[in-house]
Amino acid sequence: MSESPKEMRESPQESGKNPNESGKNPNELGDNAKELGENAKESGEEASVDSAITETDLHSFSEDVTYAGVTSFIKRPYRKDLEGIDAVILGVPFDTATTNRPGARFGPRSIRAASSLLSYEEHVYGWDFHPITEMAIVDHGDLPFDFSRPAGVPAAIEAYAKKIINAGPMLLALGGDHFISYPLLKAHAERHGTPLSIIHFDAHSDTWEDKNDDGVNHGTMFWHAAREGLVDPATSVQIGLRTTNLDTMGFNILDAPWVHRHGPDAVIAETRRIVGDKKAYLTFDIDCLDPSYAPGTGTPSPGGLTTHQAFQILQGLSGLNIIGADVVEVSPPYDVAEITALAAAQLATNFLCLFARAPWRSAK
Ligand SMILES: [Mn+2]
Repeated sequence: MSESPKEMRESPQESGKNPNESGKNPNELGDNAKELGENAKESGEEASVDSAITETDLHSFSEDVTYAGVTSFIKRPYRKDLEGIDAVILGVPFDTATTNRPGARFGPRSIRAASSLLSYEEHVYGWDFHPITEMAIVDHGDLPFDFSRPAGVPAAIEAYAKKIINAGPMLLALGGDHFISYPLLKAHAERHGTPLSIIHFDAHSDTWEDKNDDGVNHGTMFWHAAREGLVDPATSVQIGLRTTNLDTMGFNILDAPWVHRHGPDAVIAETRRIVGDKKAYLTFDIDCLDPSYAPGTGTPSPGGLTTHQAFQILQGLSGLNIIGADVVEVSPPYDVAEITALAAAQLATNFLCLFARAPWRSAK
């Protein structure tokens, strides 16, 4: 590269001020991090590896080498301060609601590591922009909870998510098993009102009946959510299912054979018709993808979507009122060559594009 990419980019306009201009410490590391960054620049070092802790401009693209350094999501700055932030990446390393193979607690770390490969791209492939230029996006790190008190974890997830989204930013959660979507939905319902719509990519309906009101099971979240009125099945869509659950609870289902028969354009048209301008939460279980595209997951099911189909569908949903999103069930111990983690990272980057194009943001 002969010119500095930073100099070629326009400064961010309306997407929120840079919190560093407010004179506040961006976080507890604030001054130290800034000093580290300035020292590195003054010393004339060419290589950069730790922009996640040294970068102070939230709209700047990382110039780190991809294979080294602190692995924040697409090398966004790590920051706890929520002021002036448009979107937050949050890891939720919880996997004890898993019914089959565990390991999704390692998902956030693996997705972050794989995402460094995408950190230098100035347009998300398939889109004509990058959300970094339009939104102040930070990696908030992982959600804390007490693993020794499993019954308290759902409330801990809900409370922490509320703290973030009630302060303004949109939330993109990296699971963790799929159970996390339930407390995350509760938090979004408080912020945006009920019922919400969901756009749910999965091999499984996750609407199996829970014998307990307080069961912590990654196959029953949307049974609870529908019964409680958090989501409206009639304005929600489930994409890619390929396991049998005769009780649909009224959800619109575009199962995997339907997707393969009709193609992504038909999925886009149906989803846009069903969801319309409703506020919609996007939840993507990585097992929606075929195991050949996402082997690293707990309950794989053959016959699923390709990564290409998933990207094409997501790009066709631009302009829907997406309010938040998660990608879940990435289980690195079962992954091969980071295939699954990289797919999740690229899906999540597409979610950020959908965030940037959600009409409710400019109307608020
Ligand atoms: Mn699933």
